[in-house]
Amino acid sequence: MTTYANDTLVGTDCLICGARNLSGASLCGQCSAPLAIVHDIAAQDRDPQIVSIIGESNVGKTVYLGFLLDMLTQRAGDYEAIPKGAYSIDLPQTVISHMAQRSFPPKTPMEANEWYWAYYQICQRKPKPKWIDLIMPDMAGESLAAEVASPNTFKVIRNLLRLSAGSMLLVDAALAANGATQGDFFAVKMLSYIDSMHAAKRDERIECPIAVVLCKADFCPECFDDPRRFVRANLNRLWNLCESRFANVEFFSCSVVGSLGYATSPQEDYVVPIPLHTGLQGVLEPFQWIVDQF
Ligand SMILES: Nc1nc2c(ncn2[C@@H]2O[C@H](COP(=O)(O)OP(=O)(O)O)[C@@H](O)[C@H]2O)c(=O)[nH]1
Ligand SMILES: [Mg+2]
Ligand SMILES: [Zn+2]
Repeated sequence: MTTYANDTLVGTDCLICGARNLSGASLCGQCSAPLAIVHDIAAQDRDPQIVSIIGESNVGKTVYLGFLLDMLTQRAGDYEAIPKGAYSIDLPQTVISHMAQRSFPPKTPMEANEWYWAYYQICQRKPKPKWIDLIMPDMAGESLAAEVASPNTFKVIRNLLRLSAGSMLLVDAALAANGATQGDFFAVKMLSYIDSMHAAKRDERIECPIAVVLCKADFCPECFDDPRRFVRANLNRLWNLCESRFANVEFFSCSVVGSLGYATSPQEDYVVPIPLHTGLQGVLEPFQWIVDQF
């Protein structure tokens, strides 16, 4: 068990990178993780676990995590969730309020000091009550790509992935269904990065649970029927790597919109999708599976 030093006279040790920060600082000077988390942890009797939401830019990480956190606080699926600190509510609030106004939330900035972080105490009531504390940061896809392309350049990402107890790997199902290979390649890069970081022996597979989530499944409803088959057929590189290197992988499909419209304005020459109404499908299932693995 790790202990997190939190001495207001000497300063605060960052949970993610371990750097010592001056007391009173709100973000870690080294990696920009919020130091409020450290103070909030000190008040708890359990060490938190990190669940990382990973995937290319624009796959739907921010929207997914925002809805997931909101569902948990609304006690979906018999969970009880207590957000620790106001910063934990900013992400669901941003996502829900944008969607209520029929727009998607803005793109996550590359700079780690602008990311949303969520720290929740979650109780799974069935089969018997089990409490876990989770930290879930909303990382930017470009930053993940930058770290994967040249490891050790984005320290906060490296540390987060190294410390993660489980990951949700989001992949754009709509693009994959249309035959695009980019999502497949990105997912493979992401997992091979995790593989090399664990540095397990070649004949041992990595135990860390990975939920592969097919996002935007509203565009290709067939992936709800059989996400495994969809991945095998449309994301075959990813499928193969999962089989050879990861012992604990499961596949899911998810969508957050019931129907979409498209709009443009006379001054602009691009079209934006307008979520006409929210329709959540498959948001809780990958989370449930990850939590069951702990
Ligand atoms: N059709 C559809 N589009 C979605 C869904 N989730 C996200 N999107 C689209 O994907 C875009 C990027 O989502 P975002 O969560 O910001 O992606 P991120 O870059 O991975 O954080 C949104 O602006 C929407 O246009 C979904 O469930 N269905
Ligand atoms: Mg985002
Ligand atoms: Zn730090």
